Amino acid sequence: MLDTQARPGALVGADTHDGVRVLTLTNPPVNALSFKTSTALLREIEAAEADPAIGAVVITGSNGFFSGGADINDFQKAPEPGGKSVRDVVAAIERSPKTYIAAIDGSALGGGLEVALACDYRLGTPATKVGLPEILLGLIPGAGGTQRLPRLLATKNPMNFGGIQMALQMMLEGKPKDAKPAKGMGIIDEIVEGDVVARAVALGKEKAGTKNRISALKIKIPPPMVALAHGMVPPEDRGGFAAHKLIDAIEAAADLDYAHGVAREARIFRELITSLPSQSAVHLFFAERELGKIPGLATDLKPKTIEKAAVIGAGTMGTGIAMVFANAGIPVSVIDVNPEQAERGRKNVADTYASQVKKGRMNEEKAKERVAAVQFADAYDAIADADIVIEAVFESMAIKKEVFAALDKAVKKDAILASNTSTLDIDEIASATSRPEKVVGLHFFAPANVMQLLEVVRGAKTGPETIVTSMALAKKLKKKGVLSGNAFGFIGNRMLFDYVREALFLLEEGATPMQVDNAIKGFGFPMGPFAMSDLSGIDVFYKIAQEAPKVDYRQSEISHRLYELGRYGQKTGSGFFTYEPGKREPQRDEEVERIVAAESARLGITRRTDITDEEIVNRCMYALVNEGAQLLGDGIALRPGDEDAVWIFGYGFPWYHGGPMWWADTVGVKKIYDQIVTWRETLGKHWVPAPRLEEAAKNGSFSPRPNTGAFN
Ligand code: T1G
Repeated sequence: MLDTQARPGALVGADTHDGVRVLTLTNPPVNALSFKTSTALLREIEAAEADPAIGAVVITGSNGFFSGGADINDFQKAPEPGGKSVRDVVAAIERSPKTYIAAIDGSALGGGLEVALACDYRLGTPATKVGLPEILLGLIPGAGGTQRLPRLLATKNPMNFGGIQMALQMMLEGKPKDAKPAKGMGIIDEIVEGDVVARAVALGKEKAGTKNRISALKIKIPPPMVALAHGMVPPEDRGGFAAHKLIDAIEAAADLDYAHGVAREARIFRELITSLPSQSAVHLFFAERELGKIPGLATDLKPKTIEKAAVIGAGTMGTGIAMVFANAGIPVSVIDVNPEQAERGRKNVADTYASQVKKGRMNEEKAKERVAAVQFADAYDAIADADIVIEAVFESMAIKKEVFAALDKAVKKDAILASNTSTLDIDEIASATSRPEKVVGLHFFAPANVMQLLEVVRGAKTGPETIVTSMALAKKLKKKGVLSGNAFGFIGNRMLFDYVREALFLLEEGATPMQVDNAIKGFGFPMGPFAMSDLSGIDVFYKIAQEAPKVDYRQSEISHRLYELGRYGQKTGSGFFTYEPGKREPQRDEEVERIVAAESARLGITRRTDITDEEIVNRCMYALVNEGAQLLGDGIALRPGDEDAVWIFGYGFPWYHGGPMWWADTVGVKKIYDQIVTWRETLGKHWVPAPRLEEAAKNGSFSPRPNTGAFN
């Protein structure tokens, strides 16, 4: 192995081997190209340029990582005097007469891949991953990636403009490519099994003095392909802002020479980095990475290993959860005393994987493996050695306590007992066992094998090891684990109740279900509160409402009227909307509008005709934000960013608004607070401004606001 160690504390190591300078990025954990690292790298490049004995330069990364790209923290810092960026590094390599080789071990993402694309040759290893994920930050590649990747791929894959397609897809999806496909596409020239740096040095000696600039390549992009691409991404005001701009930048790779192309790219990049969607995406990037950081828990507390799992209940949620474990490679047993239900569960698992194969998302062999990983049984002794058991039975406290008491006797003492309850009291469930420290809520969202969110609910006696193990398990299951305190409805549903409360009051006052849902969809949600109620089941909401803590203000009874009429939603063909058999598209139902009008009359409410979409959105979203503030004040949610993650990964809140709490900051917390104080007078005592909202109104925001001045 060629020695490329950097001096302690140095961000870039520099060694020379036979006239080849090896520059090693050393900025753990992901060798991000911060201003400091870019400045240090540029200094080393300039030194190599000035050294006549150096014929070639190898750039590589330490710790099995090439680079995670520009340092996203820099997006939030004020400019440094004379600070250099990855764009300056790329420009220096571009104008250099010397040969540059990227030795890519591990990931080269964003600015990291752009540095590699500026090089003349790129060598990888079996662990190489290359990608331009800037779109996931509401950005475009800003250091030449939009100009070089299309040129390279179009030249390497000319058939039917296949290369252009690849470039569009790679940058519009933001997903990385593994070594083999990257080699196949021509992004990397070689996969080195041994020491990639040594191979790069040898290639450097061989190629010294030669250039292989991608920027010099000329390509064509047929206009219909550009139009098609624009047609395939969401509208600019629905999360597609960066995507359309990206297509414009890629188009420049064909229309303009490299210098003018990167100028257009830089202009677009500047526009995007100060845009709200990008600031929201950067907020979410860091909010997601904060989720696992639980204040007060010893950082050296190790999670228990989960090698075997069990799920109680073979219903839709139970089998969905079982498939989540199977997908993570953890064998799981599903227990259901009802043989018909167990059979339905078995069929659901087999059908789900069969459709994955049909859709080409999984091969037969993998599907067989997954189905085999989900075993069914009808007695608890089959799961005595499980490391974790998740109860997913009917939402009744009495039944859950019965199940937990039985599990407590049947399953090994150090196993974790978790409940998938979506609202009920974890402490009361735990009181049915002799191991409350091992009892936790693991609230999956339907469909469990699709939705990313997992609320980890900490009870009063839930032990730190149980929390650490549950949060680590969430990551292993590829879920966004969010810690919640034990309050009715936890974080997500608790906030949902206030949102739906306001939506129902709007119906009483004169709005229609379709009007409310369209306004909320106009804001960016995939569906409105009433189509969502029909999907989850009006009967489910009705039963939850029976268990909910009593409040000191009137609640709407419109859902009760529908429940009394057996209108449970999609499952009965009608709820707030009506549904054609086998169809999920909500249809307006005048019968419901009559029921609602009758409720208004019963309550003596004169129905308004001037309710606007803006009022609907503000009342529903301000209710969400206010309850979010309440939960922060009560310590049920740890951070506003956690609540944003809950709503984005569990309830379809539009990412480009950053989540309810971040959105509140962009609207202005003071404005929201003042409005709620007014509504308390005009709309009713159910509007109680949360103390934490009042506090944030004084401080200006829930979260510290970014300054995106630096990276322009
Ligand atoms: N900048 C700053 N910090 C970063 C970072 C980055 N680019 N990437 C990761 N981190 C931190 C992260 O916050 C966490 O910190 C730790 O590293 C481990 O990350 C001009 C402008 C690389 C695949 O979008 O996708 O280049 O929480 O927990 O699961 O075109 O991180 O431990 O304190 O995610 O192994 C483009 C973003 C930037 C890649 C590793 N690059 N990163 O995943 O660990 S924009 C990206 C990731 C750009 C140019 C533009 C992932 C990862 P902490 P982690 P992981």
